[in-house]
Amino acid sequence: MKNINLLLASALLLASCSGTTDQNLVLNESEYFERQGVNVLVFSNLYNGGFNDEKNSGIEIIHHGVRTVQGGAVRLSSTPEQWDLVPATPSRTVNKEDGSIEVSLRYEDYDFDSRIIVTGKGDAVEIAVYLDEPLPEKLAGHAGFNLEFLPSQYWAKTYLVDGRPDRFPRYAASETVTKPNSEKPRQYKGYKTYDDRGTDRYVDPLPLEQGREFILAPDAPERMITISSDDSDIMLYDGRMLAQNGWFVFRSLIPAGKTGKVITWTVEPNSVEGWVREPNIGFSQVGYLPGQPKIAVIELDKNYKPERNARIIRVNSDGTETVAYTGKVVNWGPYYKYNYDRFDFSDVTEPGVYYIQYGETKTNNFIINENVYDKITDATSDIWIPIHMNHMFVNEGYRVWHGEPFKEGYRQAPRNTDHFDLHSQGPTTDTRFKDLELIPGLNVGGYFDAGDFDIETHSNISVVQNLVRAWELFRSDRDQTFVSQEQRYVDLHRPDGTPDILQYIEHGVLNLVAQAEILGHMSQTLSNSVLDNYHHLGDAGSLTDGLPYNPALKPYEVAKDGKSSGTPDDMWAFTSRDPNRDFSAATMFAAASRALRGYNDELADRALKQSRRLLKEANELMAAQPQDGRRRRGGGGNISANLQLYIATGEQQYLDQFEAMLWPSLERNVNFSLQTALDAIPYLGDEYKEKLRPYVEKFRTYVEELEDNNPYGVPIGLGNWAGGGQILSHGTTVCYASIYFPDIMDKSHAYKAAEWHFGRHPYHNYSLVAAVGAARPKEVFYGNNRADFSAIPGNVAPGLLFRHPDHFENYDDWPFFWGQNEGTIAGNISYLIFGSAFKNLVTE
Ligand SMILES: [Ca+2]
Ligand SMILES: [Ca+2]
Ligand SMILES: [Ca+2]
Repeated sequence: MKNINLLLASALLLASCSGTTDQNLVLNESEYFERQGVNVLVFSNLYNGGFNDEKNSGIEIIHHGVRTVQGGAVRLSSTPEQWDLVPATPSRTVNKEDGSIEVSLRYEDYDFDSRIIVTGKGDAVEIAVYLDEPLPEKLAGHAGFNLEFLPSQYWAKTYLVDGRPDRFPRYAASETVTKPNSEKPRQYKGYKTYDDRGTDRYVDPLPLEQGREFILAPDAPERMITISSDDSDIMLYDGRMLAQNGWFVFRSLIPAGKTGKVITWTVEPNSVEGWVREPNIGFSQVGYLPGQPKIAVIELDKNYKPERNARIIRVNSDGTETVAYTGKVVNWGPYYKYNYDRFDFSDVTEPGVYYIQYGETKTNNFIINENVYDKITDATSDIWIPIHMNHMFVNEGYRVWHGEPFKEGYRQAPRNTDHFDLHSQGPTTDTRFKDLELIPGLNVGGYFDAGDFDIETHSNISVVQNLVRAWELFRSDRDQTFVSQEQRYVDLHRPDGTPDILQYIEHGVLNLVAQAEILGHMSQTLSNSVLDNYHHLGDAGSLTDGLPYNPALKPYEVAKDGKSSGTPDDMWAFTSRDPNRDFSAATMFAAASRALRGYNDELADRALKQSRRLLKEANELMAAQPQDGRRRRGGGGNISANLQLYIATGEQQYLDQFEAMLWPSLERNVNFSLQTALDAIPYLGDEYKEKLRPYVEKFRTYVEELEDNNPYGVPIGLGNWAGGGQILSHGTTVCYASIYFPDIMDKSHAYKAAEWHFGRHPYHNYSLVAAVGAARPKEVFYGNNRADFSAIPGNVAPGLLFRHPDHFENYDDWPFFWGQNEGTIAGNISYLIFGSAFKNLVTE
């Protein structure tokens, strides 16, 4: 991409001549409407159905750099929730000639089709809804055109409705009514997001206001937008009345019995004259070692004229400031919609406090010192991990994070069940339990998955495997956490004489071994049975009532002996057997038994016993499967499994299988299995290590080529879940390669993954890791305390989410986007591994 710098320079010249004076919203090459400070996207991002309404689709507005509006579509309720039906998009047509985009929408459940045509009209867009057939009768009073506005960017700002002033509420406190459930449009797969407490009625919010013209945020020009209609009343709703992640919704109902153009809106987003986005100076919020490379990456609006130089300012001990360094800025070139500069200040090596100045933009301060990386994993290991221990009471100082969850245990998920968190129970239970039968003994150990409270077995397996890896390679005997399985009690910041990592391994194994022993094999997940407690926010101990469900009782009734209830809130075990999962569990149990030996011998024995049994049975099951390629599904996982089994047993057959699979896999794609290959070095000796050398060289070429792929030099993912995890595993492989082959992989490459996470990335420059000594960590995450706009320290966000066609974002005032803000147990343990390897490499 670098070779197009010249092109960009001339494009910039053109832009400054022909200028930003063109105030019309024009349909651009990337197929969205654009003027400086305003992008109107029309279904550049579709509803994909994965998790239904992800607040990422439909008509969207990126307003002065922030995506503040989305969800422009025909919807079936006034304040759509995540599991309300979303429309399919059978077609999207861009008409260059008349500057319009037409999208057809379909609700299969109601055989309901509509079309939306968005047309650029001067500095506004016209949004028109067309029907070729009248609205289905059942949807009258429900279907409408909606457009959703981000609460955190609008609350406390003013609006005018037909000239009457009012203010967007900071918190949801308006009015609702209830209506019979029979009147509510169907939710996804018939699930219900709400617990109606036996009333058979649902809650319907009332509008805050209604009129023909809304002027939003006249007090904040960057957020000011006017919405008007000549043919329809426009209503304003507060989606937070039903769900904390709801948005402010403007909507007009589709009239019954009509066809043709049924709703017409004019939407005019204000463009601040001469607005140019402020440079985003990406650097490490954690700071720098004196001797490490220091390169800031500066993200620039395409209308920002790049600076020639940048400066490093030193904050002196007496509070004065001096220029420590002035250096040239090098233009990297364009990457998606922005232009990038790089500023190398590696020459600044003296320990101290500094900041960067680029043009008028100053960063917050950072530290250069030998100790900057010492604590990067402490919040994750001391705070985030223990808070995610399931089936325990977790205390910190004066604060209780959660009570003991799921005291009533888990029930067998009924056969043929689909699940809202993308799980399913197949046509058999594959256990000795009947549908909905209580399975005693599973409510022990294990980790909450993420911002939700289920045990994802596969993730928990990888957690234990990685914790064993960290224990064996880095021998951290850090002890800051009190863990008592007997008391089912965890106390943060209270050492108890046992290394925390051993207690964390033990906690994971306790649940996984219970699964193997009680179910006979590994479950898919232990998860919620009803949607209305799946989206639980708050104390995990109150997610269920702690009493086993008793169908003989009336709903919500508690038995006279206090030992059961009529509330069907118990969690379920999804138990369809997958020999691949059993295989991973077998290798993990082998590794865990090694780590636990001498600390908890009884559990080490149980783990080893299950390892041997599951391995034998998984092999038999896989051999019995038809040879249609399914046996190979384990793929890279099996290479690693064979290595783990060789380490655990010393048996030659596993080593032979490992090598037989490893070398062809490295030939096919060095990135895919190099980490596993490097993991084997301590066990396989020098000859093996030498044989790996050419592959590490090949990997280095890939690492170097990343410098040309994007200005950050890391593998950036463009999927629907931001790619931080991929960058962490890439960084871990770079660290290992550099530890074992320092002559091939220079350790300077290892800093890039760390810097990405600590602030050198697009959109903003906050650390994606919560509270690790960073000067400016992200403040909000999609954790289980997200309703409080808070974070659990040590969490690692997936990071920069790509929105088609050219926008990266990470909200730090709105936690409710899982794809950018949700740390997971498996992901955060990967961070622990990365951080340990990285510290080991760079601070020796
Ligand atoms: Ca989950
Ligand atoms: Ca401890
Ligand atoms: Ca219960």
